[in-house]
Amino acid sequence: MTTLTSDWFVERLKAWGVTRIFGYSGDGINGVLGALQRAEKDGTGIEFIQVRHEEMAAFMAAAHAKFTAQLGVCLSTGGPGATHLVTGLYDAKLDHMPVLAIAGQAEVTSRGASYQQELNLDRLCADVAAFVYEAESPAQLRHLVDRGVRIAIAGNAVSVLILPKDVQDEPWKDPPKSHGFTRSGPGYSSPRIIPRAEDLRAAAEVLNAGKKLAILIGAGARGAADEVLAVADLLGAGIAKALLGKDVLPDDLPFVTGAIGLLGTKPSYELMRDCDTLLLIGTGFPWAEFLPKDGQARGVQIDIDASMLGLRYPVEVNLHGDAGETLRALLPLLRRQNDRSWQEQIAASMKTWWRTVEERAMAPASPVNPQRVVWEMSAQLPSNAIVTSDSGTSAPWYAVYFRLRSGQRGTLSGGLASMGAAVPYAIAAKFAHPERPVVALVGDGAMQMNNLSELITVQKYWQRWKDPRLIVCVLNNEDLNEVTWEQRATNGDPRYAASQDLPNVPYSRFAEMLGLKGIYVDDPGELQGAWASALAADRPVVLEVKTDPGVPPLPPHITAKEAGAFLASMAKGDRGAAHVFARLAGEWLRHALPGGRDRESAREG
Ligand SMILES: Cc1ncc(C[n+]2csc(CCOP(=O)(O)OP(=O)(O)O)c2C)c(N)n1
Ligand SMILES: [Mg+2]
Repeated sequence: MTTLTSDWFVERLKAWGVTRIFGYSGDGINGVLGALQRAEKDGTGIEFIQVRHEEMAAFMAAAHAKFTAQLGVCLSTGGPGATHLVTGLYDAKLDHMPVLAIAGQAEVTSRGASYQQELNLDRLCADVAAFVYEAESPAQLRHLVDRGVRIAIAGNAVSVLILPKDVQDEPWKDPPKSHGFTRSGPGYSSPRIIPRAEDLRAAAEVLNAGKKLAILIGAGARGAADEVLAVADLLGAGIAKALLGKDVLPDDLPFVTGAIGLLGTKPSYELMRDCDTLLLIGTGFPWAEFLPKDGQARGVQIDIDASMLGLRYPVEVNLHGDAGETLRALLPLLRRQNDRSWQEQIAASMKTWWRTVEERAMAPASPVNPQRVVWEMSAQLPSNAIVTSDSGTSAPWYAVYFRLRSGQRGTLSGGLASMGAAVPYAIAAKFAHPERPVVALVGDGAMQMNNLSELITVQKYWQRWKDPRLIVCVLNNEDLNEVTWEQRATNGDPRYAASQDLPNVPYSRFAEMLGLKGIYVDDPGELQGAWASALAADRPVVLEVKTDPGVPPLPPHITAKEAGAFLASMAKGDRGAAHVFARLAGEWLRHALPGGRDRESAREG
């Protein structure tokens, strides 16, 4: 039997270690689908996971990379399939995940003829991809796949291979050893990247001189948890976590202050406000206003990606290196800080903070307080659970009310903060770790956008998973709530009903129609039992909770400007805002208005 170019292509993906592709079919990519099918017959194939929408395939590829630290692969036809991929590919790019996208294309013979589904996909993907090429002849494919995969893995980046239909179907011939051809090979080993000794000494000098060290970690600190803790212990530091670094360290360590930024904790805010030294490790945390003021703190940054160095805070020493390797080399140069008062102060404020979190979670709401939904989840979650969150208010609840324990994992669409990622992420997590329970926290808007249809993918595949538990927890507040708060607190506008109202959809009943389990809760007293039965279910569950859109995702520190904007939205007739304001008057006013406890924040406004 003749080997077609697509057969060779599939073999080469296998040689690169690809075991799973998330995708959707179309005639533009039928050659590759045929080859995948033929490879499967040998019993050594690549698993093909069919999604509902190509964007979901790209989200899943990004999540696969997050959960396995391996290349994620997604596939689409040309034209509309490829354009659908793009948002998910940007998600991978912004969170620095290695992803290979394989897209079909009209025949080479018709390119430039305004042919059906013929788009210039290389131009479409020019921004999102670190490497994008369209193969015009089979001889190119060998180096395109080898180069594309290597660039994606080595650079934690997106590569896109565009395969015209006729190229896929041509008989395969190895590129000859002659002029005009190149003969590439697969394989890649990642290097040890460690800064020079003199730079480590300079960093140690800065860190040893400080009395109040704040450490901020991101996803780049994954794999360096022990070293981060050793530094914090030696120097008596507090550790804040950017959202993508939430699962690098558990939340129950006394000097871990947790989330930072708009959806962060008060102790993280204070850690940055009061520190004299800052150590940034593997983080691109974007909101520089939550970092110390210029000149307040001396700083050191460690990142494996030089383009992220010195980007958010002008540190004195920029160390280009792997987090674990660099910290291991740095540790022997650090001197133990004997004055432990800074770390003790942080631990004390964390104790108070956890009480505040519990009080906020258990405060009554109408009907259910969404913070309590996540707080009760946190208490019952098995120690090997994986949690994904969507964008919306589920993200601040995930950041603060999910008290992540050692062994648990969690992630979301961080850099892109795209709606619609939680369920595809959860599905990819189940394929990557079929023995672990997975929870997706999702708003009703994100559910309606696309997560609802991905439940069909869950229905299709759940019986393949060793542990069938996948819980999609829907916060049904009939509102695009996160943006409603932004309209009020950032813009000073009343809630715009035309853009914010969502239809009430019976999510749990939809799950039951699909043969999954549906649980509906509109009474906070039932939450505990609902989580228990979701976690005991013999199949995936949609746990739909009717939540109060009047519970605001409070920033750790409210400026007078924000309080003013909020008052303005009330004055313009936002009845919802007035209702909330009554609930929050104590909390907000105490912190925000002149004469209140926090005068500095009032001046900032
Ligand atoms: C694809 C996309 N579109 C729009 C937004 C802007 N956005 C961020 S959160 C949000 C509201 C989400 O509403 P919902 O899913 O119901 O969650 P809630 O905030 O109500 O909990 C919107 C519209 C986005 N982040 N991504
Ligand atoms: Mg909502």
